[in-house]
Amino acid sequence: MNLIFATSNSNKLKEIKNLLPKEICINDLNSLNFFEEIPENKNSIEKNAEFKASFIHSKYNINVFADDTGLEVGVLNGEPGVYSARYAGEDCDSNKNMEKLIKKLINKKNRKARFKTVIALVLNNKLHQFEGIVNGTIAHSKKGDKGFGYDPIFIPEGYKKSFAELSLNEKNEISHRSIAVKKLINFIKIQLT
Ligand code: ITT
Repeated sequence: MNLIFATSNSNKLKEIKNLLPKEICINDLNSLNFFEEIPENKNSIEKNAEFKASFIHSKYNINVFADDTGLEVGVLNGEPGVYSARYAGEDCDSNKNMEKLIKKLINKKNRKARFKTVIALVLNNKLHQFEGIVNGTIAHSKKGDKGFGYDPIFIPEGYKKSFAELSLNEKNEISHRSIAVKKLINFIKIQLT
């Protein structure tokens, strides 16, 4: 089956490609000559994922999925959550986002957090959603240079290393995104039988 992955994040594409069986072939938005940013202004991760997939589906009428992800910190009432990409402002980068979060958690004993991914799939004009969550804690400083986004400050439960200190395969064994992708794969396999 051929699917478009509606993302402009090449790291997500790399992670997901690494998980897919050979029956599922994905292409990114470049293959459609689509180079814009899809707006992400909804108030939940679920709605953003749905909007991204539906936006591309309504433009090209093809089977497509999108991933929306947020980092939710309990003691900050779920912040940055749906605002994870622009936590430190509209023109910020991952370093500024991480610095802001580290500052907000200074002196906080409870550093529990979770990554949540929602994948929205539009297949044959119908919407389906798949969720993946990984629990962990926020480190006091950045560690590691692999991965992307908030990976250097997220320590998954049961580990001493941050996501950015794990290899792509190690992250994929436990990550929020891989949990959601595995549900997507199982669903597609059922459609193919
Ligand atoms: P899309 O084109 O797919 O929307 P994006 O980078 O805008 O890509 P999101 O809105 O889903 O992706 O991500 C929100 C923020 O969370 C953004 O700052 C990402 O860098 C970060 N993020 C997403 N997945 C992550 C992961 O697996 N590890 C660390 N940070 C992640």
